[in-house]
Amino acid sequence: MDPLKQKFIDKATALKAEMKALLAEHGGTKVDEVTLSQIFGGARNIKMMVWEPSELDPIEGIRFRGFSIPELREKLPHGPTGKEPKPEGLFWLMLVGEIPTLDEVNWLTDQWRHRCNVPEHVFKVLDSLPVDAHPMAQFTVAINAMQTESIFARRYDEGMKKTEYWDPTYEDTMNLIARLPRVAAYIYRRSYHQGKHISPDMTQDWAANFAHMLGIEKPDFKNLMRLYMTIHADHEGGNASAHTTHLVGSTLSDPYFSFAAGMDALAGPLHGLANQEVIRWIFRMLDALGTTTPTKEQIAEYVKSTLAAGQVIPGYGHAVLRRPDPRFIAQKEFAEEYMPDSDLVNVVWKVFEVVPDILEGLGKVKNPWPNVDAHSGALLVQYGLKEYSYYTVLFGVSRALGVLAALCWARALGFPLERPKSLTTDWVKAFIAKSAVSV
Ligand code: CMX
Repeated sequence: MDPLKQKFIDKATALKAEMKALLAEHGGTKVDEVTLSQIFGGARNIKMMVWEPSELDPIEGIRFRGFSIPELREKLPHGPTGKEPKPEGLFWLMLVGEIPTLDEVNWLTDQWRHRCNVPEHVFKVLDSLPVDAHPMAQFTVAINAMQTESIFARRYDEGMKKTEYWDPTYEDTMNLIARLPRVAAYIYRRSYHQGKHISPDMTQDWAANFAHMLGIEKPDFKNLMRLYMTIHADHEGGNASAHTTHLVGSTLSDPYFSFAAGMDALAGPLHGLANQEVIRWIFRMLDALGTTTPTKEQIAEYVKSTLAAGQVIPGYGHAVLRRPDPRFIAQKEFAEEYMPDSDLVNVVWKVFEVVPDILEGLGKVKNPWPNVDAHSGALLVQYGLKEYSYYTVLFGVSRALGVLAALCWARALGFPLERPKSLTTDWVKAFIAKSAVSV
């Protein structure tokens, strides 16, 4: 058995025993109360699932197995140039809860290189789609087309014991993560570079090889991709892409189906698609203002006109966070180091100075601060990746690391089919009437 798999199942076996004992003793303990506002309001903050890889604090932001983004930038093994962590290290951490050594990360890079072969029919399926099909549509189609490779599905057909589910889930996870950059790069090159594809470079790490297949060789861009792939990977279990993967996975859909479903959720403009919306909104603003260096006053007017048109300001607000997103801050720091004089980046920073006060002034926005999507586009444009319809695919490749690590845990801990209770409004009205009588 490979060393990561062995480590994972050792830890999962121990935690499963602990979980069993914990539930035997404390299974009836209440951890939450639910209000009607939460039920009608998108289930905000209702504690209802277990998610091992990461945890989100409204003020501090995301922690992966207890480590913040600044800590990870310092502690995880770096790429050959620059100081950004390799996402391989984050996956190791999320899966087994330990910061890996450089050797362990190199082993994982090597594993993913050897597993990266994408079957030919996946490219044929992609080639049958219009080149202007949205890249997220192409991405989810390609993931579903790769399902022919699912070891979990094959083993289930053959008749697999419940206690073995984790094993092919791990194998599918490793294969799927290894293959995603190839598929994603293929979509980019067919959509925007006349189908001139670039073969993988087996000497590079996972994120750098992705940059290479996109056709952008600048070492700084490879660093950006390492950072990007690390910070977008996970945001605990309740966000739409993670929760969808978890929910679909709970039906024992294989990892390909589960992840494809998660990517359909990521493609919504209130979630991952916001990264394309942000830069589109900025470009439209610059067009409307007729300048690449707008003043804060001009930006404020444009923000107000967007709100007056009944639209949201993309890249701002969050369902959980109540402070500037540390993922935004990490990207801002990257920009301060590598491109402080970029006009576009300076627009992003001015928007950051202007928007929170305006949103706060509306009196209803719970979090007026920027989220992860507010900065990413300006960084990508700087390196020539200007086709913003593609941006959510980058988010999706990264998100695989967290949601698939969590799926391995769900299978190893034997989590059941997820099936919360829904209510009708009539039920709610009757419940309120009954409560009023009994008071
Ligand atoms: N611009 C304008 N209005 C906003 C707003 C924004 N950026 N963020 C929230 N609001 C509004 C809501 O639309 C809601 O208005 P109504 O009461 O009229 O319906 C009100 O403020 C209260 O919303 P909230 O409780 O603060 O926020 P939610 O938890 O309901 O929604 C989110 C969170 C992210 C969907 C919302 O902030 C938003 O639409 N942001 C813009 C889209 C975006 O950037 N999404 C990406 C999030 C990160 C990610 O998943 O990638």
